[in-house]
Amino acid sequence: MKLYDFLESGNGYKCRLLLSQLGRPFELVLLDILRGETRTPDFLARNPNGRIPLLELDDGRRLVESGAILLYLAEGTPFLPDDPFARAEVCQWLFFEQYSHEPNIAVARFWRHFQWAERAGDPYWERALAERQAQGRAALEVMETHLQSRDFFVDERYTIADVALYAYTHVADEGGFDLAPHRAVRAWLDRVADQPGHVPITQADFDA
Ligand SMILES: N[C@@H](CCC(=O)N[C@@H](CS)C(=O)NCC(=O)O)C(=O)O
Repeated sequence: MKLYDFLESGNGYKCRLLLSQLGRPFELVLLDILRGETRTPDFLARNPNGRIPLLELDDGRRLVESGAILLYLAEGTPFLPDDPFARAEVCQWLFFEQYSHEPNIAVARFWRHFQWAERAGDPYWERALAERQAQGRAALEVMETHLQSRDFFVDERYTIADVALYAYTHVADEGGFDLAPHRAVRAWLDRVADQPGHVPITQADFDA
């Protein structure tokens, strides 16, 4: 398997983390999104949406969208419950991550972490950033409330719902988010980081 990815990407990291925890060998193909390497004719032929992560199977089939990749890889493993309701709850949190969490926390992080120099001082951008941060704080509050009475998001065990939400939450400070008031979220981050096979977002070496 090949995973086309960008090391700083939380969306790519979700897939790297799960592959590592599943002990599945894969080749990491790193592209630089800051240099437009996902917008080349070659990559657009693989994913017309011009984005990583992209998982290419040994038989040539391809899958994009981090949530879909997680669902595919987790099928038949302890990372995805068999029970239909619990599976739907996992999807509920994957969809929450993509609609309420990632577009705010990941985008605020991208703007501040990678584009600060070119954007700082632009009042339109400052307002847009503040709006994303407000929405991101609301998403963190939803997580905090949920985790106050649970160790993990679904079924009292570590699933791909935790993998998906961990990816950008653990680097939320880079988007200007203060996790200090979110005690339950911080304790959950520690529990996730303690899971067997955990790898940091910066790890680039994997068994192929
Ligand atoms: N919804 C997608 C988002 C993918 C995405 O936004 N990828 C970004 C990196 S995190 C990207 O490839 N950006 C490059 C570009 O837009 O040119 C997912 O969850 O995989």
